[in-house]
Amino acid sequence: MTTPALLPLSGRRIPTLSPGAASFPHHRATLRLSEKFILLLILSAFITLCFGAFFFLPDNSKHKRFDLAESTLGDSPGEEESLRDKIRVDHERALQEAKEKLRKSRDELRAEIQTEKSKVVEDLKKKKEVPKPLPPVPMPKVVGVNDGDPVEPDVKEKRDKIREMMKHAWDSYRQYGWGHNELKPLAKKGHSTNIFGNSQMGATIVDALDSLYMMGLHDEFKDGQEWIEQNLDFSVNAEVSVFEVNIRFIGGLLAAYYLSGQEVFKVKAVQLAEKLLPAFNTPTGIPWAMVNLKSGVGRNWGWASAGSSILAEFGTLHMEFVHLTYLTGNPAYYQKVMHIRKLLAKMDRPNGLYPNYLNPRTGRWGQHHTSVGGLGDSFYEYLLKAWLMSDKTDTEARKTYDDAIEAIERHLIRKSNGGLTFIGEWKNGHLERKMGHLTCFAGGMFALGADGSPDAKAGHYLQLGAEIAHTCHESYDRTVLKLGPEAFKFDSGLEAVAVRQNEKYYILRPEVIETYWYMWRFTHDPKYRQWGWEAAQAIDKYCRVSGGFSGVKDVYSSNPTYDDVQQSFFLAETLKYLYLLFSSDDLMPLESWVFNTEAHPLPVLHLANLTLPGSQAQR
Ligand code: DMJ
Repeated sequence: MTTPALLPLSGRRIPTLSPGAASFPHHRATLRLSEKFILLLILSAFITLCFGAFFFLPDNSKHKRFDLAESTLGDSPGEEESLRDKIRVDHERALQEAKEKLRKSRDELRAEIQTEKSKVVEDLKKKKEVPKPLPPVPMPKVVGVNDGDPVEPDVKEKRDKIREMMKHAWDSYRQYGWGHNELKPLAKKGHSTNIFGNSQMGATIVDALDSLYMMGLHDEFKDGQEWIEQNLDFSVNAEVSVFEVNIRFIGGLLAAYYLSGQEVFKVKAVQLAEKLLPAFNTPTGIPWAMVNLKSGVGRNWGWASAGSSILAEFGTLHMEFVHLTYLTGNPAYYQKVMHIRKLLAKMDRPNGLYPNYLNPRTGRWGQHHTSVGGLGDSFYEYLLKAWLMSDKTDTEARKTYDDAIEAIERHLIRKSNGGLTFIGEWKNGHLERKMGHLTCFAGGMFALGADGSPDAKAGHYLQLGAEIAHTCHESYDRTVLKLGPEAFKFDSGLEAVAVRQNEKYYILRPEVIETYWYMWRFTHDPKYRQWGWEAAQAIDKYCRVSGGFSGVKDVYSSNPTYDDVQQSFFLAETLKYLYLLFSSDDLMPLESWVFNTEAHPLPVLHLANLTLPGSQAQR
C-alpha cells in the first residue's frame, strides 16, 4: 500500500487519496470540482499580487542617477534644472537615433554593423602592434654600404644584367605571389612549403630586402617595407621550422635594419624571436626543429633519426641570437645558444666528428652520420662566423671550428681518381663518395677561415677552398645545361656527375656561386668571375620564364621540365652573391660584415669593447 502524500498548499491539507491510486499525478484527478475552483482563485490572487509588486516597485536606477548627480553637481536649483535638460536632450537624441535605425533597410544596417566590426578589429590590431620600446644601443659601425660600382665597363654590364634578373624575379613575385611565401612562376600564383607551416608570411619579401637595398632598387625595397609594416604578423597558428625562420626572417629583418636603419625591421625581428623561444623548452635545451608560433608547442621532424633535432638546425642560430641580445639587452637569446655550445663541448664525438642527429630529450646522438652538406653544413659555418662576428674575440668558437675541420679533413675529404677534391658523407664508419650541391658552400668557408687557422695553415685552407670551387665548377660543366645537380658521385669511374634521377635537379641554389664570390674576394683570380658569369647565363637561359625563375628537374636533359618554384633564397642568396661578384670589394667588406647562411649581412660586433648581457664577463 502507498502512503498518501500531503500537498501543502496555503496551509490547507489535501484530503487523503483513495487507496489504489498508483502515483502522485493521478491523484489530482480525484479532487472535487469545488475544491478546484477555490484552488484556482487562490492561485490567481497570488499571481496578481506578484505582478502588482513588480510594477509598483520604486525605480532604483533613477534614484541612483540622481544621487550621483547630486553628489557631483551640488544641489542648487539651477544645476538641477540644467541636469534635467541634459537628460531630456539625451533621451530625445536616443529616440531620434532609434527612429532613424528603424527607417534603414536591412542592407544598410548590415553594412553599418560590418563597418563597426572592422573598426573594432583595426583598433585591436593597433593596440596589439604597439611596439615594445627597445633599449637604445649604439649602432655598430656600418661600413661599405655604397654602390660598389665596378670600374671595368664589361663587369658593370654583367652586374646590370644581374640587377635586371633580380627585377624580373621581384616584379613577377610582386605581380603573382605578393604576400605568399614564394612564387609558382609557371602557374603564376603563390607557393609555400612545410618549412613555413601554413603561414602566409611573405618569405620572399623578407628574404629579398637586403639584396634590393644593395642593388639600389629602393622603390622595391620601400614596397617591401610597407608590406611588412602593415601585414607581417607572427601571431599565426602555423608550425614553422625554427632554423628556416631564423636564417631567412630574423636574419633578413636584422640585415634590413642594419642597412636601412628603419626601426620596424628590428621590432619585427624581436617579435618573431620571442615566438621562437618556446622551442627551447626541452629537457636538454636543444631546441625542437619546429614550433607552433601561436601555441609555442614544439616537435621534431618525423623523418629524423630517433626523434632527433638536426645539427645544422640547432647549430645555426648563434649569429642572429647574439645580435638579438645586443639589440634588446635581453640575455635569453645569448644564453640559449651558449648553452647549446657548452652541451656539445661536453659530448663524446665518434672519431672527432659531430653526428647530424641529437635527441633533445636524452641528449644522446642519433645515427652516426656526418655531413658538411645537408643536415650538418651551417653548424660548421656558424662556428667560424661566430668568431669573425665577435671581432675574433670568441676564440672558443674558433677552436671548436678548427678541431671540427681537422676531423672532417681526416675522415671526409678525399681526391678522386681524376684528381678532384671532394667532401664525402660519413655513414656509420663508412665514407660515401658522394657530394651534395649544398656541400659546395664549404669552398668559401675554407677560404674565409684560412686567415687565423692554426699551425700557419692559411695557405693550405685557401688551396682547399680553391680545390672545392674547382670540383663544384666541374659538377656544373659536366651537365648539358651548365647548371649543377643536387648531388654528384665519385665512384666506379664516375667523376662529379649525378647518377640517380632524383639527384639531377637544380633548384636555383646559391652554394657554388657563393664559393666563387669568396674565392674572388680572397684571390682576385678572374676565373671565378668567369665561372659565375657562366652560371648566371645558364640560369637566365634555362630557368627564366615569363612569370619569374623556376628550378629544373634534370640538368642533363636538353629539354628540361620545370619544378615551378621560385625559391626565396634565389633572391636572398644566388642573385646577391652574383651581384657582389661583379661589384668592387668596397661594397660590404668582409672585415666589417659577416654573411649569415642565407646571405644576410650582419655587422661585426666589437665585443672587446662591450659586454653582452648574460655573458660570463657580466655574470
Ligand atoms: C639556404 O636556405 C641556406 O643557404 C641554407 O643554409 C641551406 N640551403 C639553402 C639554399 O640552398
